[in-house]
Amino acid sequence: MRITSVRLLRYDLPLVRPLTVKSVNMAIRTGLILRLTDEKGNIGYGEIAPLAGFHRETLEDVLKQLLATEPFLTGLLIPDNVVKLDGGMDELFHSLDMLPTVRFGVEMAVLNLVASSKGCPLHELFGLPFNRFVPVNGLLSGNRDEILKQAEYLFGQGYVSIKIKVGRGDIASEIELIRNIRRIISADISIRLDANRSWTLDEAVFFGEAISDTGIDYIEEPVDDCRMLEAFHQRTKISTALDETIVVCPFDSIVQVRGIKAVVIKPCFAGGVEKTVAIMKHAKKANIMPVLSSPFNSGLGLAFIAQIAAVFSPQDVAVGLDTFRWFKQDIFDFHVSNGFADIHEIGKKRILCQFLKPC
Ligand code: OSB
Ligand code: MG
Repeated sequence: MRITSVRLLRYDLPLVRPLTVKSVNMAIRTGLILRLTDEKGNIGYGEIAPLAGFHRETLEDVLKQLLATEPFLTGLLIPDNVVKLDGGMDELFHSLDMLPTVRFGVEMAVLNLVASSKGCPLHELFGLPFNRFVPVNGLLSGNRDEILKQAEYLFGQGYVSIKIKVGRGDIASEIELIRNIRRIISADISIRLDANRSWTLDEAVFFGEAISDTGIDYIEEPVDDCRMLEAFHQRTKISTALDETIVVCPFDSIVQVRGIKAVVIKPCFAGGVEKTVAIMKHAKKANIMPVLSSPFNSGLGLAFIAQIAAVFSPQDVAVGLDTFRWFKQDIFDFHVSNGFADIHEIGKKRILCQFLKPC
């Protein structure tokens, strides 16, 4: 199969409520869509959507790189082995030295194009078993009352796991909030917290000790210095998870740190699908739970990651794809029913082109 044409599109999707990432505020989520066509007219879409405040690259950076990559992609023969995700993608693309979001979008478009040329949904492309229902980690946000209301709602819906951002305000109020949430939802629902590296070791320990009896699954990035993760675990016995530090810490050193229960992997941050699958395999071998997630991708990106999760993620691990709730409008109708993404449903849906503009 050969790529015969390459097009770049853009979306500007209004959000239900403003999103703040590291003090960057946005009311609209903007991203690029790469549309690849093969000689038979099959189409594969990929998403390139750096998030301001989170990714190092900007929209201008990725647009520039994509325009420079177009001539390389046009006419490119896609070897069959790319679907193995064990080095074929790297062989094809390593010379281009793409930014993480670009590499993810290109790999996503290529995989979707190969699936479309074989006439199968993406999750059947790998010739591996898949889970039809992928558990999703419900994401709570807003003020105290909104969070408590959402906790009750998501619990009622059947979510098996929920996540709350902490380290954003007054520690005492956050402690009270977490203790209240545990009172609302039953003990078998996993509660995950994410401090996004906002605490010193002492602050993290103070928080951790105060909530240690609430049965927290893990805290993502509790401390501002990842060398303190082990000390945090030793003093609180609470498990930790790595997210933004996985790209700076080599995996071999992560494995040595006691208390790390999970690694959160955002494919557009880790540097592509193949890289993501490699990290997941590494993690499983080291008995660390791989948790797929996305930094506010559109429904198209979320659906794609859900399909990847259906094949490569452990069946009982909830993935961080609940962000679709922020979108007032979306280019793909991704949603969660009873706490799960239904892969069969995703396979039947198509992209909604009315929200895409030429770029
Ligand atoms: O730190 O996990 C994060 C979204 C954008 C930027 C950073 C993060 C996130 C999320 C995504 O939390 C949702 C999730 O992982 O459940
Ligand atoms: Mg995180």
